[in-house]
Amino acid sequence: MTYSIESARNIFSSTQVADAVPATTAMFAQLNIDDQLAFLWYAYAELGRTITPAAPGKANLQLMEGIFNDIKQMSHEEQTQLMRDLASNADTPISRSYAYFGVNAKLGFWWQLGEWMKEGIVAPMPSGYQMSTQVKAVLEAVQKIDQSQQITVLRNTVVNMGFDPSLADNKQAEVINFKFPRTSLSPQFTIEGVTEPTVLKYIEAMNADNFEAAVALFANNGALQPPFQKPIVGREAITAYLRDEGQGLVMKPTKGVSETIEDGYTQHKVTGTVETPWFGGNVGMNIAWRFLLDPQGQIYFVAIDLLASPKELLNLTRK
Ligand code: EQ3
Repeated sequence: MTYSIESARNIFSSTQVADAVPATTAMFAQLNIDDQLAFLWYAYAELGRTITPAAPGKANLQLMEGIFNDIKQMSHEEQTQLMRDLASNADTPISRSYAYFGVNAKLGFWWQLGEWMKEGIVAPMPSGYQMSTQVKAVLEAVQKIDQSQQITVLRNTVVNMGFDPSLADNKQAEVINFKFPRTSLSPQFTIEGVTEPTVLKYIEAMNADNFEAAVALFANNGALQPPFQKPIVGREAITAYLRDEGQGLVMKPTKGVSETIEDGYTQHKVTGTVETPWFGGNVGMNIAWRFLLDPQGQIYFVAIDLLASPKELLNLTRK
């Protein structure tokens, strides 16, 4: 049997992913714009406390200095409108610039606005704001899921804001990407049950932000499927994706299983935790990597899944 990306997506198909994340994100999308902004404020009030203070980084935020200066000059009404425009994907100059921020730059942008809202530099939540029943319902749904799923919902909402770049005619070439200096050496790890060099090299390269080395492990037409997304196909696209989203992640795989399947292909499932530089050791996300390697030992496909529960870390069933 020869594999297609589509069929590879089904390896280790009993893996239970955190379905609550897309479900809650969809609930959020149903809220009206002011309710969306209010929801984020309340959700962030809880979660923001666990943000690693060094995460946004002065050097990173300087990349957005121009926009920040403009925002500081605005009246509170204008600032509120700017936040509404971003959340409603309106076509404005700032919404267009935002669309070209990398994921971490988007998070850093809102982190700064949130800090300034607390200080009164940016328009705070209106005093006397009454939470609507809809906002309460989404907040309750979010409170029921674990922290790693909560931060993923929060991240998804921020990523989807701004003007849709695919609609823009004058695409800017440069995306603003954050870099997170690594404070400690790459964590040492052993994966109980997996000794496949390609898998070990992948984790090592990612833990050193060495995306070129990680991508060199892929077959030319190989694919990487991030949590809740479609596969990203080809080395060039995977490199661009990892430069944006893979920075500063700390991967701690612990267990796994390897199996030779047909025609010299091998499949490997590895489970463990991943920490984002935003929350450091405060939030360990329960992750599975499902690898399919071709007969040359190159990565033909890898899916990264956010697991439904810690119990899933032990699920190494082959089907
Ligand atoms: C100001 C405020 C509060 C109110 C206003 O009304 C609106 C907004 C938006 C506000 C601000 C909100 C803020 C500041 C939200 C911040 C949220 C943050 C920092 C969330 C960060 C989440 C990070 C996550 C979930 C990262 C996950 C990464 C994973 C799972 C990576 C996995 C990967 C692995 C393991 C690989 O092997 C390959 C690559 C890949 C990246 C897929």
